[in-house]
Amino acid sequence: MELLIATSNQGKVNEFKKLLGDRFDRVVSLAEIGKEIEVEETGITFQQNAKKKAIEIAKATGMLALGDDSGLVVDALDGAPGVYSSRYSKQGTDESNIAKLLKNMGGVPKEKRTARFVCALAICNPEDLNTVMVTGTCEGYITEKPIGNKGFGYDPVFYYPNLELTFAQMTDDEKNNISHRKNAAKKLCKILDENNMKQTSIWD
Ligand code: ITT
Repeated sequence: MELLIATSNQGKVNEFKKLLGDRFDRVVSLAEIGKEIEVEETGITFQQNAKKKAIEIAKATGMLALGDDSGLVVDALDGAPGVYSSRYSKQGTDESNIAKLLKNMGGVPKEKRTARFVCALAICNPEDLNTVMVTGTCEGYITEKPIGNKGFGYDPVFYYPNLELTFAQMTDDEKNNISHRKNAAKKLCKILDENNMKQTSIWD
């Protein structure tokens, strides 16, 4: 069975190929099938956006499609930046998003700097447009300043206590082993393995 990944972000395509490659005969990206389809993220939850992406891309291509949405949820900021993670600051660059986050976290003590990365995944069956949904998270803390230069997005300010490193200090393998995307992909594979994907009853 072939799976189409509904994102134009090549970094995420590579990650998903690693995470789901064993489960499918072939994992392809929109770019690899020569399609450029933009799906607007209009949902107010990660799950709504992931489902919308999967359904629209499955409809447009007739292929089994994986939609995803992810972001950073900070407790002291009532869940912000959340689904607006990539457009948190006016400029929307990684640097300006981080600067805004650290400014808004000014004066918040360490024990109250708890946060998590969230990743929602949806797989849509093109035959009936039913979807399977999962959510994965990764818990950590927001640092006082950026540390490390690997990764992308909010990685330099996300501290993962178990490894005593920020995401931006980790190797790709270290991050991919514990990330929100990994945890979501693991759940998805478990559901797909427990239920034969050809049985339509698993699609809700
Ligand atoms: P597509 O919508 O095309 O898939 P995107 O980069 O906008 O690509 P998301 O909407 O899933 O992807 O990501 C939202 C933002 O959340 C992203 O721009 C980062 O700022 C942040 N983010 C998500 N996962 C992250 C990670 O592993 N490390 C750091 N930041 C992350």
